[in-house]
Amino acid sequence: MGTLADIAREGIRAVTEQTNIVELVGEAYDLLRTEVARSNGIVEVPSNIRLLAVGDIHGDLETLLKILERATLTSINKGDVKVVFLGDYIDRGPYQLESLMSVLVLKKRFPDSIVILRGNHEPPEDLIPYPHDFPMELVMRFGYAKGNDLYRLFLRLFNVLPHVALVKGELVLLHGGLPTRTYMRASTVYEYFNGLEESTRSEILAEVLWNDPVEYNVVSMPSPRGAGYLFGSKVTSWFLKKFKVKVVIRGHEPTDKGYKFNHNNTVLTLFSRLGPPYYNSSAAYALIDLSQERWSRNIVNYIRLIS
Ligand SMILES: [Mn+2]
Repeated sequence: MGTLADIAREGIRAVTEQTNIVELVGEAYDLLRTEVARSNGIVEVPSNIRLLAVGDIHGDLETLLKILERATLTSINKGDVKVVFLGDYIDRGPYQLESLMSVLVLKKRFPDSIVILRGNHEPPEDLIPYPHDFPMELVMRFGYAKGNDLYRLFLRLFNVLPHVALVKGELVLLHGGLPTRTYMRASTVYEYFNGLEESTRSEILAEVLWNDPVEYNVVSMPSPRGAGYLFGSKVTSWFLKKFKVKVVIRGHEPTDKGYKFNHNNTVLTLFSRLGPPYYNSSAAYALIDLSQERWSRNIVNYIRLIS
C-alpha cells in the first residue's frame, strides 16, 4: 500500500508556491485551533495502539521520511498507529520548510492519528530561540514582503499547537520537560501543564518547551539555556505517581545515540535528526506497542535507530 512518507511528499511539492503554503497553513490553523480549544493544549491519545514518537527534526527531511516509511497507511487508517511529533521541525537544517509542511499535510490528512506538539523553535512571540533562522529562510525563498507575511502566518499557527500529549495511565509526551512551578501544587494534569491561574500560563508553557532533566534529587535548578529550568528527579517521581503515568517522552536535547534515559529510565529523550551542528552518530524514534502490559519496563526494545 503506501506509507506516511508518500503523503509527506505531497506537502513538499506545495513548498514551491507561496499561495499553496498560505492555503495549507490556513487549513492547519483552523483544524488545530478547534483541537486546542477542545483539549486546552493537552491532547489525549488512546492506549491499546502502537505509538510512533518522533523527536526533534530541525530540517532533516531525509531522516523524517525514513521514519514515516515505518507507518503504513493501512495501519493509520485502521487506527492501529498514532503518531506524536515532539516539536522543533524548523531551524538549523537545510529542509526546514519542507519538514514543517510535511507534518502539516499529515495532520490535515489524518487529523485523529497525528499529533503535532509545539517545540521551543515554534515559539511564542515573546520567547524566540536563538539561532532562529526560519524567518530568514522564508525571506530568502519568497522575498522580503511575502517572506515576512508567511512568517506572521506561521507564528499564528504555532500559537495553536498543543504542548502536551497524554495517554492516560501510560505516558506523557512533550517537547522540553516537566514544569517545576506547579510541582506539588496542581491537582489535575490540566492545572499542572497550564497553571493554576491564567496569569502564569505563559511561564508554565515556557517550562514545558524549554526544560531539561537533571540527575539530582532536586526540584529545580537554573538552566544554561537562558529559558526554562532543569527539573530534578523529585519532580518526575511526584508527577508519575500523582497522575498515574509510567514514562515521560520528550525531545529538545541532542544526544549522540539519538536517545537517552534520565530519572531511572522514566524520562526518555528522543532526537530524531542527523547532521550539523551536532553530528550525532544516530537518530532515534520509538514505535511502542502500548497494548503490551510491560511496555514501559522494556521500553528500550521499542527504540529504533537511523544512522
Ligand atoms: Mn528544542
